[in-house]
Amino acid sequence: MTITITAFERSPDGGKGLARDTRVRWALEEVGQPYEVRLVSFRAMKEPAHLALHPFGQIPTYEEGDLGLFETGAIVFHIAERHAGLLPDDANARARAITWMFAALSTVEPPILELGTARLLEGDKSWSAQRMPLVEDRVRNRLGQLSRRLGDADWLDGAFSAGDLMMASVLLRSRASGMLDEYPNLPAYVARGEARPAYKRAFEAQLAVNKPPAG
Ligand code: GTB
Repeated sequence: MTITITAFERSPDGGKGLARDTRVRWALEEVGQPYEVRLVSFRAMKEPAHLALHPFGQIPTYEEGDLGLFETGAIVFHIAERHAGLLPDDANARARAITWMFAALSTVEPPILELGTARLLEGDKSWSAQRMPLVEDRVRNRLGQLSRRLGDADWLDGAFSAGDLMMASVLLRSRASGMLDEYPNLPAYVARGEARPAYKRAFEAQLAVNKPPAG
């Protein structure tokens, strides 16, 4: 059955691969599933046809036959459950890999997103300079904890899993802040993710859509 995902018609990041369709593309590439992409504009995302699929009017979504999903975590989890390659066979190792997916999305990503909001949308507020160190400390706290747990391992728990896919994707969102480099094993971890052939294919596919016109 054909898998169709949605992605930005034109990503605000201009092809840096930071929009969340890249995570879904990466998962599909890891498990070797072909997929089609329906590109949607910001306006189309808020129209009834898309809202029927995604109640919050966002990308990515996932359609396969009569199944329609939204939320990147749920989509990647679904892909990992249905196809070999992203979750270990051993039940306990599988549960731990799923734990890392949740940790990435609900413990590590929120302060990283908050920092983006604080810098991009609140930088001109009178209270911004006072608040910024607090927001930055929350990011450093999580990155430090993650860095200590990863240590000198290649991946978070044995072999590469959907947990690493999600964690590396989340950390990519923090790279522009410069904070990731304060914990040298974390950029190295992200680089190992980016070096995977499946990631490269996913990245190139989103870049083909978003590449700024030449000249
Ligand atoms: N919790 C949802 C999920 O994980 O799927 C969040 C989905 C989400 O935030 N989607 C964003 C979206 O559709 C795109 S990925 N936004 C449009 C809207 O809400 O109207 C987030 C994103 C956007 C832009 C960049 N960027 O330019 O760097 C990076 C990430």
